[in-house]
Amino acid sequence: MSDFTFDDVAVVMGTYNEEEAIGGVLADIDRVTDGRAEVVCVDGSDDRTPDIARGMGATVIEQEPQGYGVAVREAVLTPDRPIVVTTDCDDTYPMERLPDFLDRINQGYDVVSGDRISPGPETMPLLNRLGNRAFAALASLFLGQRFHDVTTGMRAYRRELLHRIEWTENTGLSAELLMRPAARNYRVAELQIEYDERAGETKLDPFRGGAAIAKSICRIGIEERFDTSLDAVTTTDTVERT
Ligand SMILES: Nc1nc2c(ncn2[C@@H]2O[C@H](COP(=O)(O)OP(=O)(O)OP(=O)(O)O)[C@@H](O)[C@H]2O)c(=O)[nH]1
Ligand SMILES: [Mg+2]
Repeated sequence: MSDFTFDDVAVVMGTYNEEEAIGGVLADIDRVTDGRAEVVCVDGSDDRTPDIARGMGATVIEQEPQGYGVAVREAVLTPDRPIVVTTDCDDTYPMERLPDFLDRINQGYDVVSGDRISPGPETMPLLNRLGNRAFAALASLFLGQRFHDVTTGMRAYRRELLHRIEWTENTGLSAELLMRPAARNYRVAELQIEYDERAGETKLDPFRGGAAIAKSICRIGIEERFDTSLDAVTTTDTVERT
């Protein structure tokens, strides 16, 4: 089969009052993909974010703000294109690395996950850095496979797996989007990426959000290890692939 190009890619994101950042993020996507990637924003803003996004050619789906995962689940399930890339809309993730994510997919990976932690991101607040390292260690223990960053917002996925797995988490959705495919033997690769300082206000309370993520990781880890009804999926996927 021939390689995927940016004509096969949708870049999706939740957007919540990101008027300071969205113009730059969408301009970067446009420049790097030569205007070929589709862009989908699931938006809960009461500022100018959706107008800016529409003006720049993005598809905007309006949704009451209900948290990160509710928005991002809708965002990843919307596109018809075979490759779906997630990002945050706060100008922290390097859109110029989109070609590297696509290259890894074309090498045969099902999920390519941006690892912000291994390069030692100076721009990430210390508390977030420590928390994210702890989340990665905890998830790795459950999965029996070492991951360095399970809470990253920038990943590429084959669309098919996004529709095959049931997603249940909100604040913990980013960890779930890595853990369930990894536990079910999909091919998951990490790719080291740079991480920038956030433009605009954070939408996450670090303590409440952190506790919710830790709980999600434990719940998903236990479910994927011990729920035998999920094992059937693993077997089918493995058989289909070989
Ligand atoms: N539609 C929608 N988008 C949301 C909601 N909560 C967060 N987002 C978006 O989801 C993305 C991630 O939120 P952030 O505030 O950046 O969370 P974070 O990356 O964990 O925290 P920072 O370190 O502050 O960047 C951003 O693009 C937000 O605009 C929500 O309730 N609804
Ligand atoms: Mg962010």
